[in-house]
Amino acid sequence: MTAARPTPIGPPDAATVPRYVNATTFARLPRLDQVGRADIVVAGVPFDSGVTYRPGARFGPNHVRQSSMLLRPYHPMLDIAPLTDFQIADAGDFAVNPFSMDSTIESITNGARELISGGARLMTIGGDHSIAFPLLKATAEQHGPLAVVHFDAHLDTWDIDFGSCHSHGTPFRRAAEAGYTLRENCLHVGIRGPQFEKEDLAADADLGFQIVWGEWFDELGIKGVIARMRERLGDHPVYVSVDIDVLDPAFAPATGTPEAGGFSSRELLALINGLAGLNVVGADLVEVAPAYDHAEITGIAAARIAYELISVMAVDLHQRATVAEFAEATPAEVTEAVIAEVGAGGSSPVAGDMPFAAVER
Ligand SMILES: [Mn+2]
Repeated sequence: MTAARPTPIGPPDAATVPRYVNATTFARLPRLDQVGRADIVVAGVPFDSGVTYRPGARFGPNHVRQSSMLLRPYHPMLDIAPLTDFQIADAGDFAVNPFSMDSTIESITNGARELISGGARLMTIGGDHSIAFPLLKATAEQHGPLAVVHFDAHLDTWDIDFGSCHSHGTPFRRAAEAGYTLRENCLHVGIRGPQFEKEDLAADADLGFQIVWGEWFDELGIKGVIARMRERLGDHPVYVSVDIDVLDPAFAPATGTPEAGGFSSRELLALINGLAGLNVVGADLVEVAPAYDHAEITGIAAARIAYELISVMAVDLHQRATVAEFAEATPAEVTEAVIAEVGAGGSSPVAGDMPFAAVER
């Protein structure tokens, strides 16, 4: 499997080519048309016609790219160099129509299908959260129904907003109704604050979601939340959706529907690291609205979150490419083996407990 792979083309050497020159791609990676194929593809969706409060996430993809210039190839906590061990490329942005939700859903679905049809994993940068529905659709077509971990301040399983069944508050209800998700294997992490009504929680549970409330975080701790995620997601193909508003507005002021009392960047990064070893087949990062940003606070957090999601995908790719017994294994078999090694509920984000630990604590 490794013998035939061409040497990946990574970012240019930052000691030779300054980080701030030339047209911007995510992490200064090559464009997809420069390398032809990729193991992991980064794509933007500049669409925010599904928002209900502050607009502006249509400018998210390029803001996150601009804030990603300082990302470096090697990840010490996971002992992997995602940007150079694998071919990762920036495919640019999907076609969108700011006047049409329906045609945009169709073009995102088609664009994602094309990018992942050869087996590449897709890391999407939004855009508002409505884009998760077509992304889940294309990913489920490729991998079958998905386990989903959804980091967000809000449920996003509501039914109708302003008469429309598609908005940034509805993607996970629509995806569950369409059968793109596994009803025993989905959860929200970081939901907090006032809700519309108690009944929304019962409807959410009926759609197959558990909730790890933001208000529970101090009690559960990082290890406790990771254990719950790994137990719920199991050995299924996993889709990770990150709404930047899961962070506290202190760490991510530039978003459409900010809520007090969220995670710090450090906490969220540790939680995402805790997904290493799972079969993460796709991910999105949404709701960065740069007009509200200051000193790139939100952009820098967002770029790093995308990097962590890519790193977790790379851990799974690494396992598959380098461990002979996994070369012919199905994704579920690989994940099962990794879980058997590190424990479905026993992983911690500290390096000593990670499957690819490089750094002793
Ligand atoms: Mn959301």
